[in-house]
Amino acid sequence: MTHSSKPTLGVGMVGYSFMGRAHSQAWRNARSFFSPAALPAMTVVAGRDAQAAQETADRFGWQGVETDWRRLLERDDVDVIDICTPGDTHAEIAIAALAAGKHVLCEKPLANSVAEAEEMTRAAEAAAAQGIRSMVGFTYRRVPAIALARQLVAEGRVGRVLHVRGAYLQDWLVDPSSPMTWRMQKERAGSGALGDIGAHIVDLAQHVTGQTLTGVSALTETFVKQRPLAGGGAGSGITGGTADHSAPMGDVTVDDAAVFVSRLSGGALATFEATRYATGRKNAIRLEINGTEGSIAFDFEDMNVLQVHDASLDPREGGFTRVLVTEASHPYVAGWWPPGHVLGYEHGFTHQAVDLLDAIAAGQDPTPSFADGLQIQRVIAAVESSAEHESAWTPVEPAGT
Ligand code: SOE
Repeated sequence: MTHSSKPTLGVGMVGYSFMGRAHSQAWRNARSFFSPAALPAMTVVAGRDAQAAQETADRFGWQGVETDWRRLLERDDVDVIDICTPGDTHAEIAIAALAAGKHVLCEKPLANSVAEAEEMTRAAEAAAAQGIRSMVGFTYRRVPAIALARQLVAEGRVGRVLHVRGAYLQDWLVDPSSPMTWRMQKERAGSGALGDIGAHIVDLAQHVTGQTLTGVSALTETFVKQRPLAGGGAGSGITGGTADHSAPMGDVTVDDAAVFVSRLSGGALATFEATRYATGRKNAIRLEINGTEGSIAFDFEDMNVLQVHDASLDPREGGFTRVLVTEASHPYVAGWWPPGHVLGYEHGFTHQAVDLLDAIAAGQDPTPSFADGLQIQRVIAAVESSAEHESAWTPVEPAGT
């Protein structure tokens, strides 16, 4: 099919900070490197700061700018709303966009509470009946090595899954004088490390194993309980600002770190650790799965590699094989470079955009769905509740609204 015979979908992106930039390059690259069944048009970027929005438009090639996201819903040239804003705005924008007949891509975590996520899921299910699609942005699923891991587990290559070990380790908050940002405020971010990065490893564990968490026992901690209220700025909320030490201090109202154990629906035992205080670890995402027939291990700091162990091999050839996931036969890789020409953080966002465009064109519901986002929101809530009750075992409410 030539490009010209394909439908074009106008994208209206809300937010232009870290995620806005990641999504901008994805929309730009989706049609250049892949052949999605519908082509994205970078129609308009919306943000309250007109100058910042215009700068994003100029840099990435958005055709226009709006300073109120509601305007996007009135425009006939916008078919997809891409939500790249902090969690406290997700529900309002997504529900309004779906009601206006726009497809929605919403950054993770889906919402700031289970109640909001339930409302969003109901709106998504009603819209799906009218052919309107929605997806939540758990982007790391679309790292080729992770997609390969899921294939191998589904093919039975590790046998019955016994253990899952997930960790997401960052260190950007370790300086106690780092200023307050929206990421440390419950009313804006919903939770701290738990929802921001813990949600990713829960999604990866469930996605790769095809099993869900049935319950949790958790500990959370806020290591630095107050921070200077000035200097953090807006934007990505990942502190880089300089604290104004004469500024008043404000309470940090989210967790800095969360650890929890769980049992998966297939019987496996799982452990998870999410922290912004693992000094020296910048964006280390680790997932290891041990099964009766073998194991797989992934480390985002070496993201083009999947470590695979086949327990049936002669022990003389045992250990883990380092599979370089850059072959055209590996998931998503064929769109990019020849073997060995590795991919990076941003490529997963392009894969996400392509999969969404294909699903919309095919009239199918993309994954992860809002219902999947809701289920992870319930895991987050169970972790918080368990931590509040001396790590009591807390069942995760089953899927469904
Ligand atoms: C900040 O912790 C953050 O940007 C997350 O919000 C993203 O989801 C993750 O991809 C990188 O870290």
